[in-house]
Amino acid sequence: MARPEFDLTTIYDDVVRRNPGEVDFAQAVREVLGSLGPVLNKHPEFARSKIIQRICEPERQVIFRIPWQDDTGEIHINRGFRVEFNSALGPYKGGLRFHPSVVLDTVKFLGFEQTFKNALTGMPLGGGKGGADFDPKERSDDEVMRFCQSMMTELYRHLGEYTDVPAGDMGVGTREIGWLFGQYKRITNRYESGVLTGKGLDWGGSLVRKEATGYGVAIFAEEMLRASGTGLDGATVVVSGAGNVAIYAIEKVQQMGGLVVACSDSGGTLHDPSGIDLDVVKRCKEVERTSLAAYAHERPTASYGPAPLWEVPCDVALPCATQNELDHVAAKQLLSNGCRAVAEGANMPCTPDAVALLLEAGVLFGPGKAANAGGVATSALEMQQNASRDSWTFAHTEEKLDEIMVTIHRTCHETAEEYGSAGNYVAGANIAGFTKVAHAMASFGLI
Ligand code: NDP
Ligand code: 2IT
Repeated sequence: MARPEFDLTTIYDDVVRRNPGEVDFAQAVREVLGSLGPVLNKHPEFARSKIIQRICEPERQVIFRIPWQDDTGEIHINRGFRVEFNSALGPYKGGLRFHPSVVLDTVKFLGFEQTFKNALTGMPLGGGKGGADFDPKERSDDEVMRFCQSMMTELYRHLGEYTDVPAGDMGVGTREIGWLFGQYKRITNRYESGVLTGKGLDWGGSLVRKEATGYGVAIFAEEMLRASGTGLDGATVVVSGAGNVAIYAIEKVQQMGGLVVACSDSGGTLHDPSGIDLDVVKRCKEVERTSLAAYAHERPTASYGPAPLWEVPCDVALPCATQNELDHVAAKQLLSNGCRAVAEGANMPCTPDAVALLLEAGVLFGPGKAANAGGVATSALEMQQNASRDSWTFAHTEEKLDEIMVTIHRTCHETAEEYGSAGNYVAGANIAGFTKVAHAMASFGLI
């Protein structure tokens, strides 16, 4: 019989027992552990030293009160989180999410994923994630600013360019990073550019960071397709979401010759068979912060409504909205429409049974921790520029992003092959990310 510390099922059961009710975290852990059998065969020392159990336990979890006042003077209390998951490879690094659904479970699953994603980038980054159960929708600029200031008044003590470096995620973009940075600067009396990424271009931000996650997703999809002899040129593509990741995934797909016929937001699906007009989407979402319904009002070729996005026929699907948005019903629909590739722009957007169906059917499947790593990789490039007090051109930064994504794809591809799962990018990403973190942890003794 296998010794318990070698038995991945026992390790998983223990994680579930010790983190009751945390279903997203359990799902993320299960997916990684599912790939690690061959790693333990090759590296029994990882089992003996309980590296997996240690990696599944965050180094530190901070939960705090965020009181703030709305424009009418009413007081609100939100809950803030920062989970500092793993610092074996560098300072904790990962975004902040503002969404009413955020609970500790959300932040833990995201921080766990982030640890391996960041390892895959090849940059010196640990893993962390944070956020708050704050809903920025329908809030005025002043209200969001006061919320950001109140959040940073507590969060600042845990941050630092060598300690923990947040960025954006859902509901947090350059505007919010500005208010967070302003408050950090005021409290600490330090112009510490490297403490946050996703900054504005006039105050320490990097060109290409805004575009990086979405561009990276398209580059990863293109690399998967190329490895099997095709490409995005001429492909019909469906992208979920209409936020930061989705918008720039659409932009890059269009640059590469793909036709994006549908995207979505939390209110419904936008279908435009003549091809999504990205300028209109950007105006709706980046400037007016309104529903995609406005797009359909001004474009007669388009429709907007409750029809499921994944029913729109496509060659390539890019889920770029949120976790568990693409389930087995959607996966079956994609398969029956002849979809050839899926790359995850969001974190964990495909449910485990959807992933199993897609892999079984031979669809090229790029897991989020590889396919959406371009954002955090470019955050690391922003940190490099801040550290050297330099700022690079768009072309230079984009070239670096391109190189990083191509390398991540190659690493996942080769690692999957080496460990007997050729063509399975899930196995490749999990094994390559995990072994890098595990080797570093092993070098540090019992940490
Ligand atoms: P944004 O807040 O900019 O955009 C999210 C988009 O998804 C919005 O258009 C939102 O709709 C839509 N959305 C939210 N929930 C649903 C839903 N249930 N069904 C359909 N659409 C929905 O977030 P980001 O683009 O930054 O993040 C998207 C995903 O990508 C997240 O999983 C995030 O963790 C991940 N990610 C983000 C990175 C980054 O650099 N920003 C990096 C790597 C991953 P509405 O417009 O109506 O609010
Ligand atoms: O999920 C992610 O990788 C992000 N939200 C970006 C993190 C970052 O630090 O740039």
